[in-house]
Amino acid sequence: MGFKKTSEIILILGDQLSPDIAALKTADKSTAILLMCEVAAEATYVRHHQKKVAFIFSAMRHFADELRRAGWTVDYVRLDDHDNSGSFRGEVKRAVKRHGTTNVIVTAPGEWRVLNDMQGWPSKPTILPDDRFLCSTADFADWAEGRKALRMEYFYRDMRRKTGLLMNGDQPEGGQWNYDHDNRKPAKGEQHFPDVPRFAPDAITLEVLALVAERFADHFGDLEPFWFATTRAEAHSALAHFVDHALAGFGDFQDSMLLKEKFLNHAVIGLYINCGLLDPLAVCRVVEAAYRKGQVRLNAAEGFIRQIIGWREYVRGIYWLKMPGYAGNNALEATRPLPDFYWSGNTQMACVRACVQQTREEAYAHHIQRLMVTGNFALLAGVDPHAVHLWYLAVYADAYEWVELPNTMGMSQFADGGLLASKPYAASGAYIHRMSDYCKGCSFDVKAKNGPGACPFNYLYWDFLVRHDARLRGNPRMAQMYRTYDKLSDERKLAIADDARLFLAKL
Ligand code: FAD
Ligand code: DLZ
Ligand code: SF4
Repeated sequence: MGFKKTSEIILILGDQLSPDIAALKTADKSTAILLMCEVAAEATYVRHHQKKVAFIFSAMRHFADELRRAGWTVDYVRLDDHDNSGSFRGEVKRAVKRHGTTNVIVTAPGEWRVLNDMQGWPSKPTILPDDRFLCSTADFADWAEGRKALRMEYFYRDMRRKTGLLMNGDQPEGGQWNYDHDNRKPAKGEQHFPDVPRFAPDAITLEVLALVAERFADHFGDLEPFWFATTRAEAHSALAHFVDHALAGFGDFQDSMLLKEKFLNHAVIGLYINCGLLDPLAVCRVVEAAYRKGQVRLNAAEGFIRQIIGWREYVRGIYWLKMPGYAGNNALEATRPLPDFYWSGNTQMACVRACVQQTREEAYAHHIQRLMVTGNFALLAGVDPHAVHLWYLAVYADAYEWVELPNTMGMSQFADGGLLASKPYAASGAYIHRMSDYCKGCSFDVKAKNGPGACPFNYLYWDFLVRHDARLRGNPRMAQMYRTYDKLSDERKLAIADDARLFLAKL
């Protein structure tokens, strides 16, 4: 294909699918060549879920069309193109040769791994800051500077002030910053939950599905049925569907889990925000407007907005503040390999089985399934946090290291020693029983504390506390649990140690 004479190559990565991405803002439509490339290295550095690979390729192809319609010249390299070198580095090298310029411009990648590689490219690309976040990496570093402990809640309040979201002057709407005490109700199945909107694959997506089926059949996950939005318009329609049908119940049932309801009142838009199809601030403004119109209550709107301008921005700040060292953290010195059932779902623990099966089908699980079931089990069993991290990065359609790593290493596995979470998210079966309907279909008895039929989370929880006594006993938020353990009879303590040893030996 012939290209016009160019003065600059603008590289757009698969999670930069926004028309107002920094690298496009100053570019000249009449001369710039936009380079997009499907490369095997990005699909296989961890073996991403088949649905995730298909989603990204299809969204990239649709975005290339969107850019062409807007008058840009796009040089799009498909995975199966002859001579595709298979990596960003190789494709930029080939493009430099093809277009006769070494002037390469790119918006900073989301992942340290890619940035580090880019900085060594012979073309020495100009790397522009990614301004799709509300808090720049420099502003986060300033915020963190000199603080004894970093806590999301204080960061979040600053983000509310900065954006004006749910603010009345300098005061939070309703007089409180956080309405979580109204949230987190268990759902018992009698509530109605809307289904997620499902988008029929168009010709572009069908072609991608065939490619993924051919090239990545050995990756985890079901490729079909494929229903994700792959265009900006569809992603907006998914957001509108959430606001109209699910947002009102978002806070209430945010932490519940039901076997037959994979999505409950969750938005299922993380994958669209993270790849650039939805803008995080615009999403929050739509949610705020729904509250201002009286469509939803404050606890729902506030709870949702906090996830985006609070948690999402906060974990990204931590990631760039602490990388590359953060990925090597292992404060609890956990070394167990990841059990096979994280891939097969083949376990008698009904909760873990349900979450893995759902993950295989949908490349999606909601926050509490990730944190309190698969994450909690890995934490209690002492699984190597790096192996846990690679699993989460591979299996979820919304997973990129900048957001997945702090959630996994920090929040879920306490591998950063408490930088991100003030205490480990460890829980016994009672928590899962309270928040879900998984236990009634389980071969284990959630009420039994010890013995072969007892819920493994019950004794593994105490065993975890015992194993990490030296590190965790002094944590004021754990004091009550240690006091409870101390009061258990010697016989019970022995039974806990025996059951945990037997169970873990069989893993
Ligand atoms: P909802 O529950 O509807 O929440 C709305 C939005 O808030 C999400 O789309 C997301 O943009 C944001 N959000 C909510 N919680 C978080 C959080 N803790 N961190 C960052 N953003 C948040 N989120 C990812 O986007 N990518 C990941 O790879 C990822 N890995 C995770 C791994 C673990 C171990 C845990 C415990 C959480 C992880 N999360 C991750 C956070 C959260 O689980 C997902 O953002 C959420 O489940 C996405 O589904 P949703 O769009 O339906 O979100
Ligand atoms: C995740 C992913 C996949 C599977 N494939 C591609 C690809 O072929 N081309 C591309 O530009 N981006 C892809 N991505 C997203 C990148 O991994 C992501 O842009 C980097 O990790 C930086 O965050
Ligand atoms: Fe999970 Fe235990 Fe309940 Fe079984 S009994 S579903 S293992 S919490």
